Amino acid sequence: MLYIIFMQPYDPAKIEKKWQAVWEKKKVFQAQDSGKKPKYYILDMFPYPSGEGLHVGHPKGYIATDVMSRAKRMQGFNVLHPMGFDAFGLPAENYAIATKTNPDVAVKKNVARFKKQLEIIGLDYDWSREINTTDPKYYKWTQWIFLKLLEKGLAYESNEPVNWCPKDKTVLSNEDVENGKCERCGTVVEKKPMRQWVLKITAYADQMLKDLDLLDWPEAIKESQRNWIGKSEGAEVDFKMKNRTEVIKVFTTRIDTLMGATYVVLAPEHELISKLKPQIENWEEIEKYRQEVKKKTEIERTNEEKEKTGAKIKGVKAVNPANGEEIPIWIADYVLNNYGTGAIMAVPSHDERDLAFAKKYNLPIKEITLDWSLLEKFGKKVVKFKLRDWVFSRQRYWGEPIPVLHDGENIVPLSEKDLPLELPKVKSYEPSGTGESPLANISKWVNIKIGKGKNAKMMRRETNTMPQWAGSSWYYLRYMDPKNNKALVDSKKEKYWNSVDMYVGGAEHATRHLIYARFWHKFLFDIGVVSTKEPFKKLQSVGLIMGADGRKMSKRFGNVINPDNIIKTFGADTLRVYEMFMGPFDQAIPWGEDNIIGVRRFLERVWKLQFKISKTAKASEKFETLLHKTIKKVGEDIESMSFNTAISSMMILTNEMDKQKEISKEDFGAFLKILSPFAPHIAEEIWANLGNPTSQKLRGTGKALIATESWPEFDKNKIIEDKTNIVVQINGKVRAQFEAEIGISESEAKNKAISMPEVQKWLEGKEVKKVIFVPNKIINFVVL
Ligand code: ANZ
Repeated sequence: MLYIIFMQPYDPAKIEKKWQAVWEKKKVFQAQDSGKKPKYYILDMFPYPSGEGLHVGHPKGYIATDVMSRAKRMQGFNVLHPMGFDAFGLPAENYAIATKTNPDVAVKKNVARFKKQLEIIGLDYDWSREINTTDPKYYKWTQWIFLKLLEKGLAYESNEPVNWCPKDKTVLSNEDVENGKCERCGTVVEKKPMRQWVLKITAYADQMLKDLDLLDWPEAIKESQRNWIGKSEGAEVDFKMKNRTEVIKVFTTRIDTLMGATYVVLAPEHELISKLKPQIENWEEIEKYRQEVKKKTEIERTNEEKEKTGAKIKGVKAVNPANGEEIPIWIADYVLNNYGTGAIMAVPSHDERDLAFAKKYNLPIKEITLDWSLLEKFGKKVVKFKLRDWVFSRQRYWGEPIPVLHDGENIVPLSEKDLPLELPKVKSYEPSGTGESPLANISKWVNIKIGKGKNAKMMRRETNTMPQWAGSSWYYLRYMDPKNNKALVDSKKEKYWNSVDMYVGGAEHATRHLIYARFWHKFLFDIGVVSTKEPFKKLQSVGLIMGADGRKMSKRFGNVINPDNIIKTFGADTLRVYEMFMGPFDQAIPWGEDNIIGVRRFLERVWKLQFKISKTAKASEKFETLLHKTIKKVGEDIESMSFNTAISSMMILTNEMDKQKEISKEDFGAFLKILSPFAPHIAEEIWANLGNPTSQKLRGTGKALIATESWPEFDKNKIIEDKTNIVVQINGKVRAQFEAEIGISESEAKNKAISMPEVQKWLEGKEVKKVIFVPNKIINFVVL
């Protein structure tokens, strides 16, 4: 009877929607904020909802965390696996401008589309905790963090030259610039002095560096953070000037070379230069050079291969403190103003750059004996960092308003009760390019009367907005307590959930999002909002899915594959298993349609196996061993994110089940459980078909969901190694060994041993008197 019902073909379109609805209705994936179970917080880097929707590359990481969170849930953990949208910033705003829609409207539409796309993949997100960085209820707390930073002196205004992208018409942080170009649009950035809000990330440089040791992160990502922070231990040395009171402070990591310093170089922007103007004999030449340098990017200036340029400052001289020699002062663009002290002592005999410069301008090259004791005598030990403070304001519309007022020269922070300071609706949100955000044009919003009666005063709102990276610097905390309007996160919930146990996302975030989030977390730790030093205990990077042509998947190359179409043709389970099966998870691998068909066939075979279930099934010992080994391997492989090998071991097991005449319900059930994190819909359907857990009545009611079942345990006794090492002895001395099947016979062992050259050597010309065989262990030849 039953069998007639079951003989339906595999139809993912039908079963996938059904189970997604059941999971949602039963709130299977909602996390509890307390309880006896151990917690497991697994997080994806949340997407910005672009207008193009998801392509098949995006969900690769989400499927991986889904597999892990489903397995962890079955293994008895209280799992938090949330999702949200990072919707402020340039990508969302540029899309809105291009399509002439208000960013707010565009974001809402794009979020709805993204969500739909994620839902049909069957991901186990706890949507009751969904967040959106553009929701005023959310960004109230982004603004609150800013106010706290301001209060603690870690947010300040600066007029230093900043990176300006002429195309996006906004300043950028150093982290937003790649090889001198805007990371977003590829335009060469310009350096401009502009008033900006800056966050003092450098205050945490040392701590961020040290605490990398606490983290279970890919070494490559840790290393790029180390390099980005760039700690350098060296010394500052004062070079006096002839006939002047000022000193030139240089930073060097090689004070032992001080005797060989034959000139001093100032960065062209060095503040001392204008002070020296009256004494400089060639001011015009110096000024001309300074103007030329302004046009160059930092990358051009520091390019080792490029010919060095510079100009001698005539009329002034410095004195080498170690030997009293008068040496010339130059300016050159290879010395940067914003590193060290903006001035160097040049040692052409020991530094390549100085040597190239000295050769070009005929400067003396002095051979010397190195002497570290000059440390002690002329230098002051200092530590410098390459990390610069975070330029935090943008001249764009679509970001969190910075919650401060300007009262003339003074800054007046908004009070907490005035948060959120909502982004006003505007007609024209295109960037003005003047260095002011479009908010500056809304005079009604900008000019605000503070106080009453006689004390009333007009103040101006800050019109710059926060960068795209603001909302993502703390979002993982909000998932712990998404609806709290009294605190950023309730401290009990925070203590329960922190830190994130597993964080999965793109390695390209190494020196941006991952550095900013660590900075904010450490700050929140210092002010008592969080109880841990680090936000993300373990990190795993996702390898890209490339186009079938091997290029990056992009609209530009016409090689984008839409997951919706794949799901329509093959089903979500096929997409999921395929993406996990493509190859090692952290490697970039091209999309391959043929392999998807192979995965679909695998699932079809799984589907058909349910018709072999029988009460009378009696599994062979060999099959039992394979089953239990597979259970063990899949569990371990999920833990180590070796999804592809987990799947191939399940394929091997499936082949073996194909060969069996009948399979027991228990054995097949165990297989379905380990398959279920990868292919949850088909597993859930067959599981229900089997009448689990006890009765047919429970079918389809959701009570017997495999998603809430416990992970099968493997039987240790059934997976005892079937291989052993046989030691070969000649007259009791170990001469060789080989691997063999357990139970190898004496004659087989003997034949194997005498075929080995290292054994033959000892037997040659000898007479074998006796062979002693200890089963599975030793074969000993007694020779004369
Ligand atoms: C003399 C010297 C001799 C140096 C030698 C190096 C080798 P890191 O490790 O990157 O910190 N330097 C200092 N400030 C600079 C600036 N603003 N722009 C360009 N170069 C600068 O490198 C520190 C070294 O880089 C310093 O040590 C200085 O050159 C140079 F055989 O001083 B050294």
